[in-house]
Amino acid sequence: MELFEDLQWRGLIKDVTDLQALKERLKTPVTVYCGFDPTADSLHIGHLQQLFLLRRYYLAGHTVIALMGGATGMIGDPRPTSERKLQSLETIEENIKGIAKQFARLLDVNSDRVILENNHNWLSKMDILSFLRDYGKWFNVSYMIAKDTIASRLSSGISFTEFTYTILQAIDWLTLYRNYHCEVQIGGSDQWGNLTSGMELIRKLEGDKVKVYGITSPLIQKSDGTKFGKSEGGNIWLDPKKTSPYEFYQFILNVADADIISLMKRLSFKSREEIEALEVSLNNEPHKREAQKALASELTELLHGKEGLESALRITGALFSGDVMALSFEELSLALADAPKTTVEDGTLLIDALVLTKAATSKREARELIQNGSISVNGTKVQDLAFTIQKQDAHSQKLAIIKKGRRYWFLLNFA
Ligand code: 629
Repeated sequence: MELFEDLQWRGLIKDVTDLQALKERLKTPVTVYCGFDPTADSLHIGHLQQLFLLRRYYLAGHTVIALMGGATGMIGDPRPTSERKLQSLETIEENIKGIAKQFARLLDVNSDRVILENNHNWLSKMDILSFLRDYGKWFNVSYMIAKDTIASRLSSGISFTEFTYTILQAIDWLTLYRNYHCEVQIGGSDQWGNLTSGMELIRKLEGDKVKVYGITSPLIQKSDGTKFGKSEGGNIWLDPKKTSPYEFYQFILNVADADIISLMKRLSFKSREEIEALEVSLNNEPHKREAQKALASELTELLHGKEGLESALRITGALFSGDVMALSFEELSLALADAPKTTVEDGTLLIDALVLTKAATSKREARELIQNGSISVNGTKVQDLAFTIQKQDAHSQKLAIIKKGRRYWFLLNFA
């Protein structure tokens, strides 16, 4: 299947400045770019779709530019809601380092068809009078304030700094057009205004015969209307120190049946046939969660390598079988990061420990739970009412692990 049809089938195309012409243009190699502002020291799952889009263009034989917004990150693309706080230069430096590592992991940076750029290289060299005379003159304020991103801020207020952002992004595209003959810019649907600013500037300065294309993809949405990419703990980051491979794996594994196929189309590199087969499995045997497992494995491995995926599967498996003693202390801490932790004395009666951890509301309930076989300690079922919690039997002699029923976990520290 041709790239454009494939992108359409995957739901990766929202708006195109000239759809028919772009479809034609993509039949021969072209240069495509997408920009990322260093607003945090890691990209998050919301950025993955664009990074993977760059990868798709690359795999189809095109040249791609991942642009670091070293300068635009100092200004801030206006959010629809409120003004951003300026970040310190040191923070931006740190953020760039983190994100550059992720570009290197997900794009084939050794290829001559993958270009890494940073708009600080040109925007920091521009003086204010050139900015106003060479570029500002081409932007009509009446027209700018009609664009969605700025219009939505007019009543709440927008600084002149953020107001100029779209001009900077337009200068970027012009620069990339001149230096790399970059004819295509991609972005999420929130970038439409910036894409059209650039296209218009290029047309004005390079002449009507020059043709460039802006193309947006829909932001990922969940069927229940809540925001994609947030877990209870916040964003799902690509940096394993911020979101462990296990947590990342679980996040995808828990995607609702109603959302998993559309998510897979957008984020997986599996073929249409493979995805359709998983859709059949989802419809016929949803309890198997084959689609969720397939996407979780694919993405975890892409982001965190074989070891990352193995660790995620080991933790998932141990929690399922109850064999938590087989995990390393680090894995255990990740696996049970959300389990309540209580400090007890060495030798505490299990019955008392169940009450202390609030696994049981009374000693009577604790006794019942033990007797009916609902309780295990350190991976072994316990039905002895006289059982005591021993530090020497705990994981790494530090953490005793209580499991109630199939799903509830409690950790015990020793005083
Ligand atoms: C200079 C900066 C450019 C071109 C783009 C940019 C960044 C752009 C932006 N993008 C978002 C970001 O940086 O703010 N002005 O976090 C983000 N993007 C990926 C997708 C997006 C977008 O990196 O385009 O839509 C998220 O899905 O919000 O010359």
